[in-house]
Amino acid sequence: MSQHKSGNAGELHQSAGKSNKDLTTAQGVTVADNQNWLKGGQRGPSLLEDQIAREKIFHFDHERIPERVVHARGYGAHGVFKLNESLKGYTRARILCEVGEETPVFVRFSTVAGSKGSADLARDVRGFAVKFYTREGNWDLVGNNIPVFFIQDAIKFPDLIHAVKPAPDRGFPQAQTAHDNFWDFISLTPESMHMVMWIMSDRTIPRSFRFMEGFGVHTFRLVNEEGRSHFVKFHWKPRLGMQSVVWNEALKLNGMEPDFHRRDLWEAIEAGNYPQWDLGVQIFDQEFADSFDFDVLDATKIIPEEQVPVRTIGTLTLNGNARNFFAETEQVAFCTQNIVPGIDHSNDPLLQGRNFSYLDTQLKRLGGPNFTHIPVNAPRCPFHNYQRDGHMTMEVPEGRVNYEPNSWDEKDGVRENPQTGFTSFAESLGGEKARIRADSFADHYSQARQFYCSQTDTEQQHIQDALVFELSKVQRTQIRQRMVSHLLNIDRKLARHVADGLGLDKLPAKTEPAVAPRNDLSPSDALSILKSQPDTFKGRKLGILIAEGTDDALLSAFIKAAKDAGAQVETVAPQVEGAILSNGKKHPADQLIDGGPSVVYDAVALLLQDQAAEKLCHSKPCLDFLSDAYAHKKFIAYSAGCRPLMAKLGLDKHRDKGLQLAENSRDAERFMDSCKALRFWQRS
Ligand code: HDD
Repeated sequence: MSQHKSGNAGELHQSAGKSNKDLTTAQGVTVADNQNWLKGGQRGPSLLEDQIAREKIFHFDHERIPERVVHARGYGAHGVFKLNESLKGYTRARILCEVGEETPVFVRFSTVAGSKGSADLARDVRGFAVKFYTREGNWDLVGNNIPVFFIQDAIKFPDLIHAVKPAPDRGFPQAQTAHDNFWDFISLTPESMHMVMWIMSDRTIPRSFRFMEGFGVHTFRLVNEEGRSHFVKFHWKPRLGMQSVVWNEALKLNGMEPDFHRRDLWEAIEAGNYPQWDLGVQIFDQEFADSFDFDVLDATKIIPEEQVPVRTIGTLTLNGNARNFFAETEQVAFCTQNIVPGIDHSNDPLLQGRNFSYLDTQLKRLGGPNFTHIPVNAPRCPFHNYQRDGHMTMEVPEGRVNYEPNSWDEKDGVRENPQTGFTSFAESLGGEKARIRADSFADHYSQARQFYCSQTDTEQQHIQDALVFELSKVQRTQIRQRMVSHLLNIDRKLARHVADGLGLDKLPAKTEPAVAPRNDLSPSDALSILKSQPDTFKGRKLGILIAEGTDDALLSAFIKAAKDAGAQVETVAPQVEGAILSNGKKHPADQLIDGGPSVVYDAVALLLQDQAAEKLCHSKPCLDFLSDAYAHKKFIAYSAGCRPLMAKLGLDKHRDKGLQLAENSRDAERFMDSCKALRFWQRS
């Protein structure tokens, strides 16, 4: 039952004999019977007169609000941002200057295309939106887990989103890019090609929100006390390192555990394993911007970390789950226009359009201009203005003054403050009014190639496979061909693989680029997930399959080794009540095999005694547990008793270093050490 905060008046009533435990109406009247509508006679009609039932149904009827037009599915958490290195000299924003300052934050992660009830492992960009409640007002950094975007100008956003969302006539497919409309639009939009490489990479199937990077995407400005400006790009680097799942695993997770990402975040925070990210900045001046190969105002481009190193300045820690999903995660309203003195926008045409769209959409979603009164959206610093009235006014402004300038005294009147107030960077502007795209935005392929060439062989293979999968869902051949025509401008071998995978008779002619793509950009290791591996199993999850007769000492050794490695452990058994181990004691299981498939674990250990293994050779979920873990290139430990199971799947003939026999605690430790590599990619 929800407890509403009672004001003074409420407390007065309580003293008049009302208990805190009493169910009341929204008006505070105690309810005597919450099971039965008022009736006219024994089997008679329900009476409209029943104000208690009507109030309850009325409220229920209006519980839903429009879902976000994009990024509808998301999950939020509270946290804190702590500054470790000052940017004084570059900016006057206190949050970026005062070392040690702790700023409360609310973060919401999301997918883009799917609706609120879609599955977490859709191949999609992830939103990474942070609301900093700074002492100088709210700053919203509304980013993604990919540092570039599909389009360069905000005017194209509605078309992009219409194309990716379910087709308007049939209403499907949901939460997918694998359909004609999306690839039709993309193949007619060459500026998307860099983003296409990123979305076809494993970045769009992260293992969890905790294992992904975040980016502010745009170039922003930092402005110092003297009004001088530098450009800045913001990065979030996960302390636990990056990690993704493989595509087949994502497909299975969507069925087995559609809430995989939100559950992961919630469980980690509940367990006190607070996820952390370092905030990094790339700071550069106008001179660098002028000399850079591409336009820093073009959101389809990155600045490679090798060119401008990322400087780590602070740490974000998520240490509190949202207390109520609707009140906080659903109602949180991020607006890119929310910046504080010392931070400013740049002329990136995508950012400028966003600055209109976010504020506008909150009006529709939250119903009025007072959404800033909702606790999750309200600043945590003092705020005073003369914005008044409107739907759902929650503040009770006192006094007779509601305009500025005014000549009322300190107590009643507030006024502007040119010294500390927000001032825009005094950029000089000029030029003719026109609908234009600068020539400096014209190269759409060079960085796409740079991204592809920076990947390991495994990652390149995944990009090829993803393109073949996606384009195979497209029904019109011309669209497939048009995409391959673009790929020819990125990498000929990539285009060839995709054409072969699709079974195109011959390679189409390549798309004529507006400017010749460059093939001399140096590969950047920071662009590859696998080249930036964390070398730790910390924060990951080991699944241990047990059954009747499992060696209790070996089980304890694995649990200890996993915990020592900073990992979570779950036991899986043929029955959820658990299994009787070799010591005769029952060990409870966390999951039934059907409910704890290996896709939900990062590595697995099968600790079975011979007879149990023989029996489980006939269990489809058990065979899937092992064969999926093998196919998804996970590290697998197995006890000697598991041999019949290995033989049944033919794995006795396919031994590799990722498949390890475990007989004692040393083997358990050795296994956990191997797991630091996260996957055994060498497995063919
Ligand atoms: Fe957007 C939501 C990120 C371009 C219009 N966007 C939204 C969210 C994220 C992003 C993370 C979810 C916020 C939340 O959790 O509530 N969007 C981006 C990034 C972009 C981007 C990184 C490019 C760099 N967006 C973009 C453009 C437009 C929008 C160009 C419109 C012109 N975005 C919206 C929106 C949403 C939104 C319609 C839907 C719900 C909301 O704003 O609050 O206004």
